[in-house]
Amino acid sequence: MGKSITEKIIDAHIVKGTPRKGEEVGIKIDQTLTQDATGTMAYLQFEAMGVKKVKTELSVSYVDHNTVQIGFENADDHKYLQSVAAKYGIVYSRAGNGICHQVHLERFGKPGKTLLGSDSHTPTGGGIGMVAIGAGGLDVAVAMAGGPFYITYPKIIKIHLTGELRPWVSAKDVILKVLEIFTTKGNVGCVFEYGGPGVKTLSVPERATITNMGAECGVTTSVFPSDAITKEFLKAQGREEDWVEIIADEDAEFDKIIEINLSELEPLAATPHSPGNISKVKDLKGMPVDQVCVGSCTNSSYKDLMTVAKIVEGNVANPDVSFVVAPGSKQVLENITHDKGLTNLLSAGARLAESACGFCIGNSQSPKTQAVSLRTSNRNFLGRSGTKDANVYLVSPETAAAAVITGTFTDPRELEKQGMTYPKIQMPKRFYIDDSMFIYPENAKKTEIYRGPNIGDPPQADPLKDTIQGDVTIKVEDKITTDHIIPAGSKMKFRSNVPKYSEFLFEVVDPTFHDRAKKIKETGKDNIIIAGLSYGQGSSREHAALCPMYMGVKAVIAKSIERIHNANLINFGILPLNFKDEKDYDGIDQGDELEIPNIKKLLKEGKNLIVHNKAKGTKFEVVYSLSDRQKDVLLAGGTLSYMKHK
Ligand code: MIC
Ligand code: SF4
Repeated sequence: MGKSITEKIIDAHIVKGTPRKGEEVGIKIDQTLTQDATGTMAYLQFEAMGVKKVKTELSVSYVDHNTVQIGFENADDHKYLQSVAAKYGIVYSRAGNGICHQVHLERFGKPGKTLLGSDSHTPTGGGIGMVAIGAGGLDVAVAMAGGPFYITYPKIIKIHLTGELRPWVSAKDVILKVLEIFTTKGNVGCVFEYGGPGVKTLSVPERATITNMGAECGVTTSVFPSDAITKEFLKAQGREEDWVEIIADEDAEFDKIIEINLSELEPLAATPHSPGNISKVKDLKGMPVDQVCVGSCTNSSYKDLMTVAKIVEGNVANPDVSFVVAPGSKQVLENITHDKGLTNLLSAGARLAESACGFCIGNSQSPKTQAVSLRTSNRNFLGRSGTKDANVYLVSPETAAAAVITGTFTDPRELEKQGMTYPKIQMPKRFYIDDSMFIYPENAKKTEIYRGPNIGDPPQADPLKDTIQGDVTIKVEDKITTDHIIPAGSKMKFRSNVPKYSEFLFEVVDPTFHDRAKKIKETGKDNIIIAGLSYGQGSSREHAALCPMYMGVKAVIAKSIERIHNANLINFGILPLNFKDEKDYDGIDQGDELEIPNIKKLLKEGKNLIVHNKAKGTKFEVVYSLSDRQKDVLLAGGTLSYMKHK
């Protein structure tokens, strides 16, 4: 039987287990990436492993998230990261060089390789034919130390593309369509593999927009073939030698096949507060818009920015619209400067932001109260923009540009009726390339590891208890994201200071969580979280597990938990459990006292655990899906302790 692209790459990297769907396999990781907001903790953990040099083919440490630098904390973290990179053989991408995913695609991504990144949008690399997966920082640290990365051998869903995008419709509309079909939940353990004749109509950056935002569906990754278009992109990056062809075999089998006819798509938007709430742009027509932000790792490529630049050319942003542009990388900025796109943008009133995450993570450009903000980014979770009552809509660069001109939600196809022709941007045959903002380990100045006062040791988890006994500290609904669990934005500067950062746990949902958890912990009881479907959607931030662990959370009982968060809970010694019968969720209240006895024996025997609700005098069963390795990790008190004792 033939193989899919996903199977070809994964099977070539398996070092533990057998390729059987639904079973855990360990794969070798060729490349890793980290960003500063997750990287500091990842490298602290890597240091704790006592390895002399990274064992990957390539590891890159990017600084792109915390570049606002109000206070000393971020700058201290950057210096720490630079000194670690020099010592351990890691390429350091300095602040200003761009967003990790965009830069990695441009300069390092290689078809057929595996990439593990401590950021959930690492699957951007799937646009160039890699198996690129997002994970918690600790998993990336293990990979840098030469350990395998464990995944459930995935179900592979083929997304068969036919036709060709019509003018004013773009890659963002493709992934918004995919989100409409698959939603943000229920896709754990799957990979989206793109194929069909429509693939050849999409450039690598367009493919990367699509694989980037597959993260919002919760899939393990998304991947495109590596074909002549990929070769052309690599050639334009001066890296033709990195190209290999990877296509699915004719007789490859898939778990599911769906077809999307690109010719039938129209401009779409994700409405507040989930990337899965999809509407047609034409149905939102006329809504006044306060802010338009173009950028983020989803849509900040040369093509995206040149498209916006051409559309707004000769116009000035509507007086009611604040227009922000953040190029994805220094390379993008230099190329749009060279091709006059930057002049158009600035003439149109664009507020040029740094080539960094910026507005996307809410650490700058928070919109006004109750604003309507149109963004080309990938997440519009409640409060993520930094303004809790703002309404963020996720749209294509074309739809964003149309709103800049009109000041209202406008289907960009309307511009054609006003006499504008669609600017079809050609990709440069050769990008202007400047790698001067990378510090390669061979050229790096070796110094002592720099540790500012904000950097503390990573806290350690306790070994698994036989009886978890404590209170339901919080009961939350479906689709609680990691942004709900632990906010980023202005609080992100405390990433290296777990006690301080923990004060903001569940801030947007219930700001009293921290004090309650502290009290419960001080009385010697455990904290327990009860959650609905798809708990822990979104980011890879391990602080969403690490901070609860620090506050004494011992178990999460949910209707379902998303992949990266589930792995992070295990890494930090928190037991992830699922209701056997989802109706039992209704019988629990916040504050109820729960007891889960006999855990070690039942885990060993693979039997369901019983939860006693002492407040209600009831009992219910919970299930878990843990490999033997994961049980051992929990018993040891998390991955760091497990590695030490192995
Ligand atoms: C995000 O987009 O939410 C982030 C910030 O990039 C996170 C990583 C983090 O929290 O540092 C992600 O996507 O993994
Ligand atoms: Fe940065 Fe936003 Fe991309 Fe996260 S989603 S990596 S914050 S640009």
